[in-house]
Amino acid sequence: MIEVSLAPDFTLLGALFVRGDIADRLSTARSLTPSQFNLIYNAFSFAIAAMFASALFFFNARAQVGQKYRIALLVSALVVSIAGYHYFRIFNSWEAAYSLQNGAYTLTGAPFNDAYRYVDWLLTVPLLLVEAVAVLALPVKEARPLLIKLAVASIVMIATGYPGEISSNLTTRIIWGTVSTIPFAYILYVLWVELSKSLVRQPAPVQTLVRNMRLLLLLSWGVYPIAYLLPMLGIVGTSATVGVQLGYTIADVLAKPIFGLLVFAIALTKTKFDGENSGLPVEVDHVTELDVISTPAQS
Ligand code: RET
Repeated sequence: MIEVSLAPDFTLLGALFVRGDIADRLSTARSLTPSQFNLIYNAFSFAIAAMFASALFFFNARAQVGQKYRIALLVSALVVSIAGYHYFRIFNSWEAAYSLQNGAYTLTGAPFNDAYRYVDWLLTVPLLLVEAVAVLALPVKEARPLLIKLAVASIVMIATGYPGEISSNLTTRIIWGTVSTIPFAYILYVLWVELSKSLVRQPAPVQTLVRNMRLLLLLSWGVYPIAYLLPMLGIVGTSATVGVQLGYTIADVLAKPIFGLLVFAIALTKTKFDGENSGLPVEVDHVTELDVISTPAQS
């Protein structure tokens, strides 16, 4: 019987960009040791838990911050939900790509689908940029052009990285990787400059948090091109597959849930300061026990 798959074939999309067979590329990782397979299996499983748990947290945490920062928390929740879904698909694809035979995990023939990761980035990276800009609560006329520039650059970065990622050919990987690094450097430069500029407008405790956010951005975003580079650094075969997947997963946990927590901390601190400066009570949804006791009875 002929099996017809209704799932979109993203690998075909990639083949439009590069010459060479997908099976060729995977031939570099024909069999994994059980510890290599399990390391990635557990990393993906951890990422699923981290993404979904933080989605719940960010969604509920909206009530604790002032009105103008809620959008940042909502976007954080969206980013990690999208990532949680994609990690679930990545995890299943990993399981389907290998099977245990005579003590080694060998390829089943079902290709491990890298496209889930790239589609995830295509959606989450622009949203992460919205999150970073939203928490600074810049005036709309400054925020909008900044976001458009960054979002366009992020799409170019990801779209040009993908053909290199799925290629079996090192030269192809280097060329597309270099092209993708141009918008990457531009995004980091613009974000660094904008975050630094915004420092003067922030109260002291927020300044420390924004400095940390700048550092976390550099640190987490920096891991992606390093992981991508591994196959060119003499790390070959199964170790390259394991290294790239582990690198991307660590970077994703840093760039989404951990970054989201920092955004939450900034929103919380700014909410407190906004309240203190305006002399008005901070606008939050939750009512503490103390508030209830001290509120005079309404007739
Ligand atoms: C690629 C290709 C090689 C060159 C560079 C890359 C950068 C990728 C980055 C991805 C960031 C993803 C984030 C996801 C979070 O949701 C595409 C690997 C520079 C920076 C932040």
